[in-house]
Amino acid sequence: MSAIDAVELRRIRLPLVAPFRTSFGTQHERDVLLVRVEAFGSEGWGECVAMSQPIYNEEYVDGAQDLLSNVLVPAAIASDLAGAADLTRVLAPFHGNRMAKAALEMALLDAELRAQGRSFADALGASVDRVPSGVSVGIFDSIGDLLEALNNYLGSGYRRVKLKIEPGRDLDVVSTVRATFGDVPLQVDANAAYTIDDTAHLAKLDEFGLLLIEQPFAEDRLLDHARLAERMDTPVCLDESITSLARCMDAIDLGATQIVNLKAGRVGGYLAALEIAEACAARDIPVWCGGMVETGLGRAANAALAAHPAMRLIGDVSASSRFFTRDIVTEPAVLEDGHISVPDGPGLGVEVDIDVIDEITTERRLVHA
Ligand code: NPG
Repeated sequence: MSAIDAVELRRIRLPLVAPFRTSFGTQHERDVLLVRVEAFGSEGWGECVAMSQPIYNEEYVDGAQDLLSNVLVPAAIASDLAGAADLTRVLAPFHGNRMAKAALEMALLDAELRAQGRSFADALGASVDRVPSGVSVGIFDSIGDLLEALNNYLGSGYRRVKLKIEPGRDLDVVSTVRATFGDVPLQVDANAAYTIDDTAHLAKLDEFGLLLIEQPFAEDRLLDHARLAERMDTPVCLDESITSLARCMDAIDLGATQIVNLKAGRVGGYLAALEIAEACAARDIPVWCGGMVETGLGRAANAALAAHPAMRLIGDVSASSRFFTRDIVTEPAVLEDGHISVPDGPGLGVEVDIDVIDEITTERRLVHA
C-alpha cells in the first residue's frame, strides 16, 4: 500500500501589487503550481517556485507540472516511500528538476509533520521564533520611483535592502541610494547579468560598503566568480549557481562564493537546504535565505528555514504584502518590528484559504493511488 493516497496539482495566478523587474524579466503576477497531498494519514501542501518561463534557471511551471503529473507523482505513489525524507531516494533516477521535486517534498513534509504534530521550524532546527526581514527591490526606470519605493519599505521596518542591478543601472543607483539612506544594510543582486569583462567596473562597487554582491556572472561560471572575488573586497555570494550540496562545497573550495544564498526550491527541497546550511556552518560560511516571490505557504517554510542558526545574514523573507494584496493562507506573513514570525503550528503552521485558491485556480488535476 502506498504512503500517498492522492496528489492534487493546482495552477493558480496571483497578481502582484506592482511589477517586479529583474535583469531576466518583469513579473506582473505569480503563476504558481501548488501540490496538495493526502499522505501519511494527513493532508499537506507544497508550492513549486519555478517561474512561467525558464528565465531564472532552466525550470518552468508547465515543465514542472508535466513532470510531476507524468513522472514524479506516479513514481512516488508506486514506491515504498517510508517518509518525506525518503523522497530523494525514490526520485533519484530522475535528473535535475529540483524545483518540481522540492514542491512534492514540501507537501509530503507538511503532511507528515502535521500527522506528527510537529512544526517545520522544529524539523528544520530553527533556533528563534522570528526572523529579521529583508526586502528585495526590483529595477526601476526612474531613480525617483526607486527612492520612493525604498523610503516606503524602510519606513515600514525592513532591516536590509537588496537592490537589483544590471549593466547601465548599477554604480549610479547604489551611489544614490547610499547618499539618500546613509548606512542602511545594503546588498546588490545581478542575476547573472555581467561577464568577467566587467570585473574592473564591478570592483568600483567596493566603495559603497555593500554586504555582498550576488550572482554577477552566469550560473556555470564558478571560476570567473572566484577570479572576481580576488579583485573585489565586497564578498561574492552565489545564488543560481548553488544547485546542490556538492556544487555549493565546490564553489566554496574554489573561492567562488564567500556567502551562500540558500533557496530550498533551487536545491531540491527544504531537507537538502538544511543539509547545505549545516555544511556551510561547519565551514564558517554565512548563509541567508533567498526568496522566490512565494505564496504564504513557501513564505512560512522560508521563515522556518531562515530561523536556522546557520542563517547569519538577513534573508529575503518579507511580508506577504510586499508582493500580494491577497494571499492563499488565512494568516499571511506580516512585518512586525522589522521581523517575520516563524509559524510554530504543525507542518507549515499556516492554513490555506481554499475559497481564495478555488477562485484563482486555472487548472486542476487529481492523481489517485
Ligand atoms: O523576496 O521573494 C522575494 C524575492 C527575492 O529578488 C528576489 N528573488 O533572483 O533572487 C532572485 C529573485 C527571484 C524571484 C528569482 C523570483 C526567481 C523568481
